[in-house]
Amino acid sequence: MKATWDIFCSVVDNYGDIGVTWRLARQLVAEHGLAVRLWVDDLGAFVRLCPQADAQAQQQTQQGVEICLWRADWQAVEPADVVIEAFACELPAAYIAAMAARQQKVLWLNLEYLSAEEWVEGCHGLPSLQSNGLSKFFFFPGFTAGSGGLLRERELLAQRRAFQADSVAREVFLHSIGVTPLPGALLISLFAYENAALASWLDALAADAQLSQLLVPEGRILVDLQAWLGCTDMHAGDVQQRGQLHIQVLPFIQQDQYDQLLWSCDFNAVRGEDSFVRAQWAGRPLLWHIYQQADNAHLEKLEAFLTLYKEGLPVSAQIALVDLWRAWNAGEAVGDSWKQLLHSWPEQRKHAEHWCLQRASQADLAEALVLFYLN
Ligand code: TRH
Repeated sequence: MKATWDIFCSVVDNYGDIGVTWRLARQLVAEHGLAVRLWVDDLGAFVRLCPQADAQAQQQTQQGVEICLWRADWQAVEPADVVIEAFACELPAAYIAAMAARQQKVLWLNLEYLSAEEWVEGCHGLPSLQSNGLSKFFFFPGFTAGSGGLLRERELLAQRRAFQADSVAREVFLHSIGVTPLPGALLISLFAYENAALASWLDALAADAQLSQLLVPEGRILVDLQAWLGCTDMHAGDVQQRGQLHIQVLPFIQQDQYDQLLWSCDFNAVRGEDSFVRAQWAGRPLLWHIYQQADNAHLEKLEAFLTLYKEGLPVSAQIALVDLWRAWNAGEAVGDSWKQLLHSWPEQRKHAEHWCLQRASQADLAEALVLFYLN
């Protein structure tokens, strides 16, 4: 009999919580043949990532995953063999009681946020004894061998490489989302939270000798984009040009298409957790807008990642990268550091691919979870 897995996702904000759990659920089904239920408390957010889903259905199957609405008035169900609470969401009390009462032991995991901080390795996989006698294990995704790894589908890099080697596939994809690549332009995607640094980057791109084509999926950064452009009410498909900068707003696309967008671009500005990891698998230089936390806890995470990522880059390229990422996340001017980054472009590009291959030599997160269960 197939092992059963329950994944619980409470959508806090944006798309990262559901983005990660939906990706994980699909992979556990497709690559490990498991029976997976994904409990989501906000089907509206799920439908943005999976438009063919029904936002009203209490229960439905999508890509082999049983999607269940996690209602406030919880209805009793038999717990699964493995239970994952994503990002410390709180399981229904009745479900926890049923886990404790279950004859066959349940593996209870808290899937934590992604961080490159050193302490992660020490805490990964540790149990915490609960008052009802059950143990809950902390599972930390991460970038190093001592962590739980990163979400990466088995064929992802092969698919990415084939796509990047095929200029027709790239062109067909870009056309499918309404984009005509401009000859000779640096193609850039921009997915970010509101950011006061944006104007300085757009200034630099517009003034550059090199033509840039900026693709902006609809979302929170549009406010700053519109302010810089001096226009309002921009929507998917809208195009503007300022100097050497061509800007196009894109619709919010499906996760698989978003991957292809990242693979198509020369440079990707990403945010949160999931798009950040996907940009690394694209093997292209990137800029991360980290999710802000209370007491600036996110800045330590940013520095921890930079410490790992910059290793192996020539010193001047390291400085350009670190300056750009710090300024972007502080909402400060990025024009100079962007220019510096362009000076080290060949190194940045080579390094992005190298980093991707290094991370891909570790077990992926889904595989690590399955091994943890089997062991
Ligand atoms: O949306 P995010 O900012 O999400 C999160 C949440 O805010 C969460 O609470 C927080 O803890 C976390 O960030 C750190 O960023 P993220 O994680 O990149 O999620 C975006 C998802 O949306 C990702 O799965 C990619 C997907 N996506 C599409 O499917 N289509 C698109 O067009 C775009 C731009 C993104």
